[in-house]
Amino acid sequence: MKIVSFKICPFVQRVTAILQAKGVDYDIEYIDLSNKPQWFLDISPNGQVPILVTDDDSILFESDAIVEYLDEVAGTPISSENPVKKAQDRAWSYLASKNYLVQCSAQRSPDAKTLEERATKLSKAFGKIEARLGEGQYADGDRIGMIDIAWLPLLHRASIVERQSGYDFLGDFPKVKRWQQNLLATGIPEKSVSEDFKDRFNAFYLAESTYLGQLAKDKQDLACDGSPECRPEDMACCA
Ligand SMILES: N[C@@H](CCC(=O)N[C@@H](CS)C(=O)NCC(=O)O)C(=O)O
Repeated sequence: MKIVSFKICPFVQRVTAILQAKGVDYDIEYIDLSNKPQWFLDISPNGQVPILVTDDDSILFESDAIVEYLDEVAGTPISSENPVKKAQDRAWSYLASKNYLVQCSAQRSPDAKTLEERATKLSKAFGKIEARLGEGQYADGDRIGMIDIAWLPLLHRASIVERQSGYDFLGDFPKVKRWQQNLLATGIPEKSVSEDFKDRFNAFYLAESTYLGQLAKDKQDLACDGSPECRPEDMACCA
């Protein structure tokens, strides 16, 4: 099977995350969304990624539909067999995907006030899932399920933002924070993106034109002062 992707798209990451969680092989083809190739426009009804091309050349679009299909056909299903639980999990997953673009727009905020406003919107979703989480490692105990896969792009991106800029979208949500750390520890977030993901992400969201980019620069300058926070990997900026 082949996934048609754009490198920093969270909807694609949800799809690659389920494939990584299940240990299923796939091909991936990246396209430039600002210059969509004709073959892509011919197969993508909305002109959007992700697209999944199955082994028998069927075309699937919309990440919700793709992850549900993949859960059925690839490896062992991780969805609940109970129809009520399955519908509830779908609703909690929808709360995540509905906020992917909210997070993208928060990350692109040009100043502190805009970031504050946009992050407040995102915090409403994190607050709801905080109240839903129990004591297990993941959303439903100690096995990864569909809710984990849906929230993974938000949590992975929040961790990159925090590490680079010091700004934490999850600061007020201790259970979500612990969940984020548990998901990161599986290695799935890292494996579900391309090798140059962080560079691409930084170039778009932590650029000089964004407030988070300015925070990241200040943090890096501080690290280069020889302060106790200075780590070897930060020293590149001192050259
Ligand atoms: N509802 C879609 C949303 C996908 C989406 O927004 N993809 C973005 C990239 S992250 C895209 O392809 N944008 C190009 C466009 O809308 O023209 C899904 O869940 O798959």
